[in-house]
Amino acid sequence: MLPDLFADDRTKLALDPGAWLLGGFALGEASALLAEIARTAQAAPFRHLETRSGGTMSVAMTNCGAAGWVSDRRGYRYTEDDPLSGRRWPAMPPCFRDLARRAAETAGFRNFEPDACLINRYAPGSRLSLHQDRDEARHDAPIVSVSLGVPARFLWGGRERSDRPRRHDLFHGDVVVWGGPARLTFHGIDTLRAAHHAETGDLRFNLTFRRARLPDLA
Ligand SMILES: O=C(O)CCC(=O)C(=O)O
Ligand SMILES: [Mn+2]
Repeated sequence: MLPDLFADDRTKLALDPGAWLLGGFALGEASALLAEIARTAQAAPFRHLETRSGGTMSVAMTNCGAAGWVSDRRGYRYTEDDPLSGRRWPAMPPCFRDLARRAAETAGFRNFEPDACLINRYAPGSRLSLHQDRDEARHDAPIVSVSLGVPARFLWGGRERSDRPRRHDLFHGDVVVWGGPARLTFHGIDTLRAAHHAETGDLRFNLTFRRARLPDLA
């Protein structure tokens, strides 16, 4: 029997119904994305958010877009203003929105209109434990998640926290899109291992695009 030549094709790998790993999808624009991350962080610096239980997240975060995701002793939510400065979050760069829309479309989700981009920065030892993205007003839009810099191990679970996660390595320029039946899948990032990337040193960045608020009823 012939081997299945496409079994491990990372250019469009189905993780589950409604969930795709688009290997290298953002590679050609990765440098431009990193430059926009640096610009965003000048206006809204990376910070380690507090959790509801009083801990500190190991991943440093900032946001751009009309809404930004924050966590503190009151819990998780989206805000229009950066709590550090009291000013609006920096605008979402057009190249961010454009990439998110193309990736969503490639995964079968048309007309994705992200209004929030959470920017995560992982140093060696940082991790993001299994969670669902569920602080958005509705869950009918997909999540688009872009990996930049050193590789990470993505944990892709199920609908229950207790579902045993599968592991997928994510590299510079990879994009994961999940929506529809996969929208509330538990996921996370394993403890980041020390590594070097020519453009980010020992860091990994992640852009997570979401539709956080209700679409305008115009
Ligand atoms: O860093 C990643 O690849 C995942 C980030 C994530 O799941 C989140 O920010 O909600
Ligand atoms: Mn998430």
